[in-house]
Amino acid sequence: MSMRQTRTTWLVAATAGAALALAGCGDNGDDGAAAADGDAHHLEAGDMYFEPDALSAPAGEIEITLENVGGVEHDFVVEEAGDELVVHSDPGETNTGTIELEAGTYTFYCDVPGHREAGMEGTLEVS
Ligand SMILES: [Cu+2]
Repeated sequence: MSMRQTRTTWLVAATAGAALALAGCGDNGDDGAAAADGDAHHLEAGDMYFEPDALSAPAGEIEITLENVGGVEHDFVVEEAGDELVVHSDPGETNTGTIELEAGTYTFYCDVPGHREAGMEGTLEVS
């Protein structure tokens, strides 16, 4: 019975510690907070291209922002990740998505019919 009580006390103390740690982070300001979480990339999608069409990122969570400057919808899909759709943008939209990747060489493309064939593909090097 006393063991259970000890464990509960410990959990409460740990939770309070975590809250303090988070508060401490906030006091340091926002600079670098986004970068620490992973790598962020901004791509322009036009009719029919990606700019840039070659990306590199450290392994982990990779953030892709897709700015659609074209006249039709475009997607950012990673072939080796089971054709996972990372982000979709309609014309004039800028949307952001994330994908978790291990080290390797990946191919990304737009899966709107005909777009990949028209040139909407590129490579993503994850190290
Ligand atoms: Cu497209």
